[in-house]
Amino acid sequence: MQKIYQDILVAKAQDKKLLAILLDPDKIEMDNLTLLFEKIKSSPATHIFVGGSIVKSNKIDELVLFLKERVSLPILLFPGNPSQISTFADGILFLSLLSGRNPDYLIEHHVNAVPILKKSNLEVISTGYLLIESGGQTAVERVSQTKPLDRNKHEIVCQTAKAGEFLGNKLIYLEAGSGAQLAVPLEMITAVSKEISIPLIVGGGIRSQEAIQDAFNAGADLVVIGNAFENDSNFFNYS
Ligand code: 1GP
Repeated sequence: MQKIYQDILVAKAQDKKLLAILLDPDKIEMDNLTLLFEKIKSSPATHIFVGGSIVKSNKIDELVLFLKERVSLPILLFPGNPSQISTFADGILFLSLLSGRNPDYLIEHHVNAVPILKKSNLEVISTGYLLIESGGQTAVERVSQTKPLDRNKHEIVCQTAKAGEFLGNKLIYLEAGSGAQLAVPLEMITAVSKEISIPLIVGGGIRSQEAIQDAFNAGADLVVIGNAFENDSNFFNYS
C-alpha cells in the first residue's frame, strides 16, 4: 500500500497544496538540529525531503533518525545515487532524469538500488525528473552531466512530462536546480500541469512566500523549498 503517494493523490483531488522542505545533510549543522526541528514543526511543511546531489550516506542516516524521532511529517529521500539511501526514511522519490540522456540516471542507479530497496520498508515512488534551464549551471547538471531542457520550449517539456506519465511514473518533478538563479517559469508549470494527470512537483530557486503561492496558482501540487529555509529557518515566519 502506497500510503504517502495515496495521500498526495487525495490532496490533489481536494486541491490541497503540499509543501516540502528539502534538507541536505551536508548543509545542515548537526549541532543545531533541535532548533531546526522546532522551525520545521511550526512551518506549513507537509513533507520533508532529504538528499542532495553529493551527500555522504552516514550523515543521511543520522539526519533521518533524528527527524523520525521528532517530526511526524513523511520523510522522503531525494537521492542523487544509491549510496544516498537511508532505510530509516518513510519513502523514496525513485527519480529518473527524463530530461537527460545519461543512462546512469535513467536506469543504471535504479538497478543498483534494488538490493537495498528490497531489504527496506521504503515506499518507492517512481518520479519523472525534468531539469529545466535556470540561468546557470546547477549541481544536478554538473553531477548528472546532462543538459537541462530549454526554459522557453514548453512543448518539449510537456511532451517529456507526458512520456514520463505514459511510462508509469507516479509523479512529475520540474526542477530548476538547487539555488537556481531562475525558478521554473510559471507558464511552463501551467502547461505541464494541464498536460499530465499525475501530481506535479516544482522546485529550485523558489525564495519567497509569494513565489511559492505563484507556483501553486500556476498548477504545482507540491512545492519544494531548500536553500531559502536552510539559509533562514525563520523563512516561514514572514508573511
Ligand atoms: C528542490 O533542488 C530544489 O527541487 C531545491 O532548490 O534549494 O533552490 O530551494 P532550492
